[in-house]
Amino acid sequence: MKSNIVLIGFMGSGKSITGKLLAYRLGYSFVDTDTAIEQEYKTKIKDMFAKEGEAVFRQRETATIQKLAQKSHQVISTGGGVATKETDMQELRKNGIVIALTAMPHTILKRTGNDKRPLLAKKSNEERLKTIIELMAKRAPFYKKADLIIKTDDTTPLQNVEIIMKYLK
Ligand code: SKM
Repeated sequence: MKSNIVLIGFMGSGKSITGKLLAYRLGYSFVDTDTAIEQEYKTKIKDMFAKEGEAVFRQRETATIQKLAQKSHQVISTGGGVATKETDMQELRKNGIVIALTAMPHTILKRTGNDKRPLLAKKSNEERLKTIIELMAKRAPFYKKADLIIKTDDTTPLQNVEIIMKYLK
């Protein structure tokens, strides 16, 4: 029986808040890969992107995932790009049920208003929407490989948890 729940999806799809609530409900620990990386390397992701580049961040992300995949009874909220890395996903799937949270580009635009996400930072709304649409088109085929897909445009995080709990029964 697989014992981790792995949440994948675009930035702003609701993985962190849904994941925290789900972990509480299941009595599991909650891990956010972005936060785990920031803690391990004592650097904010936006600074890592700026100083060391995205490739270094992606290597660190893979190393973090390798470690997390060895543990059990966790809800793992993954960074928005993790689903596109086949080997990371293979590791996570060994002991994890994969659930994708999705949302339309306009919903993502509304939910990602702050500056902490380097791929969307320092852009006008129009430019951010264009980036979201382009990135989402590339990533959608990867998100579709999940065991369960939840559209979150009109759901609350608590409703997402209910949908997941029903699926796990
Ligand atoms: O993992 C972070 C980072 O900003 C990259 C990213 C992405 O590629 O969509 C999403 C964030 O969760």
